[in-house]
Amino acid sequence: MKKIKQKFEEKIGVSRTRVKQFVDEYGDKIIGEISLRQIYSGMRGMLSMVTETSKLDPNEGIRFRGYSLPEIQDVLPRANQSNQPLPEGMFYLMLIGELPTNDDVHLISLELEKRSSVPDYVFNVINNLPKEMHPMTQFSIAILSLRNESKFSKAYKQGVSKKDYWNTTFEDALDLIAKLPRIAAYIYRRNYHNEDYIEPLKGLDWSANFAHMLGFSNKEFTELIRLYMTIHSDHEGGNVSAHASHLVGSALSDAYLSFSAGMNGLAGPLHGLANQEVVRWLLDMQEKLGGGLPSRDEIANYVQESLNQGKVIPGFGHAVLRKTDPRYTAQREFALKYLPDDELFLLVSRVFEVVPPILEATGKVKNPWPNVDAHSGILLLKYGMKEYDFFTVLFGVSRSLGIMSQLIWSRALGMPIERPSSTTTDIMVKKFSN
Ligand code: HAX
Repeated sequence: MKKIKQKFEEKIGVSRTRVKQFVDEYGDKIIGEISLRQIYSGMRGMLSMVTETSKLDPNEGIRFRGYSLPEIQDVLPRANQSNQPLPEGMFYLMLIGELPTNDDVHLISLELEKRSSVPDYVFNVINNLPKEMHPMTQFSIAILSLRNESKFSKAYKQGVSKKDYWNTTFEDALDLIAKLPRIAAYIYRRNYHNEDYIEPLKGLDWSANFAHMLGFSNKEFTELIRLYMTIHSDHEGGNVSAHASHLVGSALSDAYLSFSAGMNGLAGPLHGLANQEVVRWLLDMQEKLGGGLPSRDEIANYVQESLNQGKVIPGFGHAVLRKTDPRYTAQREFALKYLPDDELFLLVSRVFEVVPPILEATGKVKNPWPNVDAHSGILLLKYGMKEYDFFTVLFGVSRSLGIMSQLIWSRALGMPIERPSSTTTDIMVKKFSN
């Protein structure tokens, strides 16, 4: 890992100088205007922060350091006999800004394995939570308790210099990424498998060990976890989980505090929890329509009914995207390869045909197309993971790769505390309606 840390350190010097010179020269350039409507509508489209790891294009979808998702699936190293990239490579790419070699990825896998043990007090904290507490709440609490291990917080207390903040943040980030699969698997086995915990194995990649600790030995499931961990890892900086982590981190809160904050945002139904809501919605629909594969007309009526009741259709729409999410397409390709005849896959495909025109006809939905969450749940169900209120935890484990790379870069570039300004409606009315 020393090699990768050194490589990162070399990048810091160059990047700090580049950013400083760039801001010195162009700092007064105007990059956009803000309308009154934007401040009342969730700051949509307001360019207001820098995130080095990835950029979301409304039509093309996410690009990680310039690489689209289909490109990523081609160029990142894979495990032996695997068709999926290793998410460790995604972490390297987001952090270093260059494609990793097989050796680089192997080094990260080894390092994560080395750091993966979780202190007993974290398991004790989880053991004291009611099992009916939502797994995302348990996950966030466990991450907060792990904060006791923070190397950054200890260094800060000892008066570490600002220019070295990145160093212990780098250590915290790797520790956190390494330990999350064990924590997530512990919550899963405790809640749904009679506390029958599975110890990690030596010599597996990060995702394979995660699949193993969850209790799944099917090779296709391991492939699915590799795909899942890769595609959910980052979505630029403005989404709720990344933004919440970034905001909290900007107060020099350590990696654990920042990431736990992000997970609380991911646990909302309009963000990551949508993956569980999609499954619930699909299974409810199937049950109410008498089981089996409903017809297009039946689905259309059901969707219309949901809309009439003032509900959103989970898995559709996006605040930035204006086309089908390439993360949806990547999962669809996986399903076409491994489970083309699965009834729930056929249902998801039919919903994909029926829902967009109905949402479009409302005249208000800006993006009627499916997002990442429309597909992920049914793939997990297929391999026997039926406890869908756990699915957002999987999303959270993956998101650590992006959010932690972002945090390390924020420290390296010395990003300041975030403090935008707000106003009141009275002030705005006075200003514009006279
Ligand atoms: N079903 C019904 N109505 C929808 C809708 C959907 N899937 N998507 C948007 N709308 C509605 C909005 O609720 C809003 O209605 P009002 O004007 O009555 O408030 C209107 O259409 C305009 O919204 P928008 O501008 O198109 O969308 P937003 O940027 O405000 O919101 C959301 C984006 C993703 C939150 C939204 O599309 C939604 O609620 N989708 C369903 C939940 C979902 O799938 N969330 C996951 C998103 C991806 C993600 O973050 N994954 O983690």
